[in-house]
Amino acid sequence: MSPFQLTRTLAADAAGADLRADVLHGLTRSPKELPPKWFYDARGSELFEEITRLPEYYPTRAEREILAARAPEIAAATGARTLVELGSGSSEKTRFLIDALLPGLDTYVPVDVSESALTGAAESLLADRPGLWVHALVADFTRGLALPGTPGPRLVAFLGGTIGNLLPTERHTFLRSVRAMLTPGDALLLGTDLVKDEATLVAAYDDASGVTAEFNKNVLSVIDRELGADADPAAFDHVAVWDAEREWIEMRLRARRALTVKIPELDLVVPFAAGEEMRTEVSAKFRQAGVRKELAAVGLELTRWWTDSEDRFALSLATV
Ligand code: AVJ
Repeated sequence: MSPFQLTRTLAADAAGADLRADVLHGLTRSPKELPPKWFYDARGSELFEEITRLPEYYPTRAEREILAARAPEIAAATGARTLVELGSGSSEKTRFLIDALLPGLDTYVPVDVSESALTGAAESLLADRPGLWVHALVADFTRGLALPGTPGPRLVAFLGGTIGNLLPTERHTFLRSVRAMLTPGDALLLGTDLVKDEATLVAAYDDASGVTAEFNKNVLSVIDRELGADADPAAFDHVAVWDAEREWIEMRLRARRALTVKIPELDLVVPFAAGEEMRTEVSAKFRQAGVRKELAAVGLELTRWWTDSEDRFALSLATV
């Protein structure tokens, strides 16, 4: 039997219907907004990979440092035989975890909306790990998951600080659905970026070389291509601001002049005033007390907390 299996729980056209609904809702409300998940077409994913290598963008390196140092402790604390990773992407940092969990690890379950990312990651993982099973799920992890019946204990990993891209109520709903995947003896490994000085945070989302600006404007190219729209990325400026009350970074696109965006597929013409700003992402930053509280609200207990050497990023281990 092949050590690789792929299950698609996402209809091939689900993304199209979701995009239309999100754009219709987001561009007809005030203030305008678009959800960050639409950044990640092939070009957007490439730009994100480029972001992770920028000198200003510390979260990826900080999380990798923690995983490299703590994977053996995580493995010992969980004894996981199934590792589920939500939003696995290239699975690059996960190798530390997989290798620390082997040989007890039975199956790695990467979950992502991108089938190409899943097959590519599985191929390189399996090449040099005999005995490991990979059961990939093409799924939108914000929508509740049916996991394969693999042996426990189960460790569910949600890395990269991506939980920060959800709004507080969305986070609660998401954590509740993660809690529902766990039974006693299972655990959640959660990556969160931490609150720090404003200059460091803003630089990470407004880098000098302009890669993040291009990443932000890429959402307009996605809408142009998928919905036949005529939004000109050059007509918008990239904006990154720190909201000190809500402790999150907001990325926005600001119209450089008064303009309209025609979206034929939605029968919609969207006016922008000069200087009007549309929110395209929130990236919340956390403190230990807040993480503990949000986990407790869904019946999870924070049992371990690891940070990198500069206290920029945290990995939390939580149990039922
Ligand atoms: C790693 C997906 C959570 O919020 O930092 C990077 C995405 N946005 N630069 C983050 C992102 C702008 C990112 N996530």
